Amino acid sequence: MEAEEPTYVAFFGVMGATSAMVFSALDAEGGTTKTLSETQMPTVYADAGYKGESGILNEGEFSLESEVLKGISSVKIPDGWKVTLYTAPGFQGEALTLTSDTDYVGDSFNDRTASLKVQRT
Ligand SMILES: [Ca+2]
Repeated sequence: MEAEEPTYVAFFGVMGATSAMVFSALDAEGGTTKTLSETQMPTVYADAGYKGESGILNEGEFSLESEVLKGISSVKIPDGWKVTLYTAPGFQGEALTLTSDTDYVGDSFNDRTASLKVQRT
């Protein structure tokens, strides 16, 4: 694990690895190939307006207690997905549930995300 490295590269690298693992599990469990393109999955961005470093999120819970995770400023969410941001680790603190593209998460959540959940609706 390289999660302790306090950089954007490490943070989004961890999420990429998680996505790959989940994809493999889905294929093995379902017995069929389920391939989702990147545009069909939620994506978080470091800057408002879907700019800056980005990371694609698969279904799951992300509780990385890193300063870097707090940098999220915008989120793209395809139909059928829901992303909930929390201001404290472990899905604590204030919560913000997003179900559609959000070019700015708002002053109260900008750069404050400490954990998040990704769910299918
Ligand atoms: Ca930011």
